[in-house]
Amino acid sequence: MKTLIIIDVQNDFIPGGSLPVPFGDEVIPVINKIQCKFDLVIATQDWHPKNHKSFASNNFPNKVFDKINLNGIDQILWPDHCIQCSLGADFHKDLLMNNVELILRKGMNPEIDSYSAFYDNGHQKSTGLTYYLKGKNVNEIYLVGLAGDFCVYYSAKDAINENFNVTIIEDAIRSIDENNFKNIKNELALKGVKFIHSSELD
Ligand code: VGL
Ligand code: ZN
Repeated sequence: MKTLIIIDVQNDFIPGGSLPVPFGDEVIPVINKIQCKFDLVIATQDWHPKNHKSFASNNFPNKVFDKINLNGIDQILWPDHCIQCSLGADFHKDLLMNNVELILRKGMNPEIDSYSAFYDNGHQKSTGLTYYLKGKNVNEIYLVGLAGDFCVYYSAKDAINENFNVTIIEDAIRSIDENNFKNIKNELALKGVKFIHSSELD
């Protein structure tokens, strides 16, 4: 079973949104085009309450992109983003959703951030995704979406640890900091994550 996991292709992560990933909109046509090649398509949605502690606005006098310790875990402070039921939290209108079987929301607990589709950042609570996928006999996971250096990266690490075969489709991700992603790429490749171009999919 080949599964495509579309990570956080939401308005706030697209240029014009509150936490824009540079060129984030460019992943959309690629993701739309490849969906038919998968047995299962799921999408994650960053879904924060207004009082989420990953927001700089809830950590005065700290500022956006400051690093703090949040309940024992390193936390980058973000601009307010993907607030539940806001326009910014919506999937981009051009993203094809017809094939998406499961929408997995994450980041609802205000006390802890949740980059990965599988666990919160403290690895305290599972989202249940591993059980869902294993229940469907999924062994291969392909990751696309935003941001390459945060939610895609953390999801890839967890997916490898959960013994899935993991591939990142490089032309279908964009990162907040592309240099950061270069280092991450080496780390993930050493862990066994494969990197391909969408044109290599059969
Ligand atoms: C993300 C930062 C904060 C992401 C989510 O989707 O990569 N990044 N929340
Ligand atoms: Zn977030």
